[in-house]
Amino acid sequence: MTKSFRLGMIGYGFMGKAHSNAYRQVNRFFPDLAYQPVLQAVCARTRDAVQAFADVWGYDSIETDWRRLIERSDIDAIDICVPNHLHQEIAVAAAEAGKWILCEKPLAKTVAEAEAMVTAIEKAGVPNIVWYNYRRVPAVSLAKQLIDEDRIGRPFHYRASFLQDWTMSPELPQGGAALWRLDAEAAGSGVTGDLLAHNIDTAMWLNGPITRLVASTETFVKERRHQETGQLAPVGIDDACMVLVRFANGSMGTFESTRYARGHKALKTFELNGADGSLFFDLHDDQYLHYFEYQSPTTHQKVESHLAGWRKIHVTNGEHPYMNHWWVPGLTIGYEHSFVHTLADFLTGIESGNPAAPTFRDALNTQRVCEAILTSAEVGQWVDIRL
Ligand code: SOE
Repeated sequence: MTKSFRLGMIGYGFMGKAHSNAYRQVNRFFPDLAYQPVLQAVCARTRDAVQAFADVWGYDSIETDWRRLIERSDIDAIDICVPNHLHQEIAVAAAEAGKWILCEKPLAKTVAEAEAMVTAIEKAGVPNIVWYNYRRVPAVSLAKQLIDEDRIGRPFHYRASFLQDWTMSPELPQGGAALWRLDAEAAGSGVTGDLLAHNIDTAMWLNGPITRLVASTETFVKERRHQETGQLAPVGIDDACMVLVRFANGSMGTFESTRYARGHKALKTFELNGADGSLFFDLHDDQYLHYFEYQSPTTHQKVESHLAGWRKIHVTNGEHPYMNHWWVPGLTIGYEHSFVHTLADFLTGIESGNPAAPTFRDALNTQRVCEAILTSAEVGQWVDIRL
């Protein structure tokens, strides 16, 4: 029998839509789940706007104060989709109220905030997850499967990028609705927390912990008008970030993220090179995983030289991760499905008692790496990381 849980969502921007769509779709495409969300309430400051959102997505009620939402006894789970500076206070209050918590990435603005959130969550013992959605793009999940099947062998190199170009105009204001990602007070950092954090989450999932790094960041536009005050103000975020890392498994990594790569909208890539094979993924071509097999993990036979080459695997077969829940082989899915998969795994984890990752504790490790990047860029030195 399906058990209902009553959801209270806080925030209704881009991520509010992506998450709401997941709550609406999850039981339709994962009919065996034990839990089913009820869209009980959505909360944001502007009454008319939040009511309009509730009408579109079918939320039963609205709130304009998140504290009131958390106090409600008819709410079982809280989804945090607001700017980063509000995550800690909301998550701690929700944990103390015994709610399940689903939090948009990055977990927090700083490691100190993230630690306080993990302490509160673990003390309360409530189910929790952070929406690092790209792990659950089927091609990325297939990469994890191939690594776990030992097809890559000893890893040597990991390289990843996340390139955008939407903030290049110096006329673009910072702060306020839709542009809080440019305001250090609200976001904590720029591309490091917003884009690179995705790459760090994926990298540590695929290739294990990062132990040391050295980074350089740049803010190309130094002053921008603040959308709320109208005043010209210094820009506190990093516009671009380059990082060299060492992984605990001995491999080396490079990471780049920027919002100044003219022509690129969301070019999220990674490549892993090992002794027995390599993997490459590109979000602009997200139904494919590229795989080079040098030798078989079971027979240790080398692929014959005249047959060796990169395979472009179309990740749409029923045997591929998550794909048996969607269409027939050859038909593709996209960005929004990665959120449906995250939610399905979260609910399966509650049912099985084996929590789905990344939990708040996992995301704290990503936060530690991001903070080490900013520290290294500031001091101009290698920084050790204790995860
Ligand atoms: C920024 O433009 C952004 O929307 C991030 O905030 C998301 O996390 C990323 O998935 C896409 O880019």
